[in-house]
Amino acid sequence: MAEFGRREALGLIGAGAGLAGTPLWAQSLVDLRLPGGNSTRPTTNAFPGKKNMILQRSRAPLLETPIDAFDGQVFTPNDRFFVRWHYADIPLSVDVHKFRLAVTGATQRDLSLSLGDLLAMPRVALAAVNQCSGNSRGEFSPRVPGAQWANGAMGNARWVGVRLKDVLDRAGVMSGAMRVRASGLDQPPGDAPAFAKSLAIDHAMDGEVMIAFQMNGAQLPMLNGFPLRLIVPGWYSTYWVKALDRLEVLDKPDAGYWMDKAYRIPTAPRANVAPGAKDFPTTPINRMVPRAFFTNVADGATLPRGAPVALRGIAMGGDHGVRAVELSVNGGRNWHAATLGADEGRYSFRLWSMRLAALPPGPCTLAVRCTNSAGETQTFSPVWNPSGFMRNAIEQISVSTA
Ligand SMILES: Nc1nc2c(c(=O)[nH]1)N[C@H]1C(S)=C(S)[C@@H](COP(=O)(O)O)O[C@H]1N2
Ligand SMILES: [Mo]
Repeated sequence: MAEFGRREALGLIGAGAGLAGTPLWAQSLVDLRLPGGNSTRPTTNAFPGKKNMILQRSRAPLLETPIDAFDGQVFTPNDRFFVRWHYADIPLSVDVHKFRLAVTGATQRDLSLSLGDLLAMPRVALAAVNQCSGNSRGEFSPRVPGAQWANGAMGNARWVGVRLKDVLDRAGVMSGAMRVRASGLDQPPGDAPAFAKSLAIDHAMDGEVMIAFQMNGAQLPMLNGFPLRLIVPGWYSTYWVKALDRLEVLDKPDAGYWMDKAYRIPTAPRANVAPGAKDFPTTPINRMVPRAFFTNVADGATLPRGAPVALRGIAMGGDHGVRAVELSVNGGRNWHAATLGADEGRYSFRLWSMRLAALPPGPCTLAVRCTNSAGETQTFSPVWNPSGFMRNAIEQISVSTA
């Protein structure tokens, strides 16, 4: 099993000690400039395989990627990739020889697949953005409960693995199958429901949903789901179950907490309801929507007066490719097309860049928006829902010249 080194498994046992204790040696402080205030966070190097991450919470870990880590590279390095777990009891080491992926439920035969079994199957590769449903929740106004993420609860990687379809075909899905539910090695406290997410059977069998064992050419970092995770391209990462060890084919709807109660959005357009609204119809969160970000200039920056300015960033189309990225320096009255970087596929980040001859004198607000290949775009109007999901308002940064 050459792809899973003994060294990593051992190294991670050592790493466990660091995780459990999580000494909070702050390297420095960052101000996320969240509208609700209280937005200073330490950065941390205390988590194995991660460096210079924004510490949102230590147990269960919530580590945010600083926005400048996205600058100039379409793939987010594994050691800067954000981390999010719901429950504190997360896997700290995995015996790669004993590990099995169980496939049970409405199947012709139950499976118990070793990593060797999976590595012997045909492989697929795909670039895809992993974005938390609550990415940018800290920008919600009025503020909502939950992790106050700025924009760094997302990352883009090249994933290699096997098709979920191929694994399900091997088990033989029964004709009445409705959903495929996935869960991992992390354990809930007490009687809390295990973290489990499900996809409609046609989605699970679409040939794109993947069981990944490689991320950017390396095995998955422990904190990102070693040894296996689900990749659901174009969908929010709540479905991207980490440390995946169980697939269950359901012949009835999924009544589990994590589908039926949690991670639900208003059915209204853009998941947007009036602040404070409570009684509205909901549906499980699903596909992602277009977004664009500045990565080389931060809100509040001072730029040279009367001189050319190079602006750069990243964009994502959601579940479609990026068709265009445009910039405005006058609050959206005029838009200018940015130059797009290499196309790594519809589910990937895309780099954008633009050179301005000079900024207008005085304070200035820069805005950037993405339009995807389905024609879906971003607007200035904010999104609000009580869970803080699916922000995709146009990002704006205020700069001045001097
Ligand atoms: N097993 C397991 N998988 C999980 C979760 C979890 O708590 N347990 N959280 C999900 C959520 S909500 C997010 S945002 C992503 C985070 O992926 P990352 O930590 O690799 O960035 O993992 C998803 N997969
Ligand atoms: Mo998430």
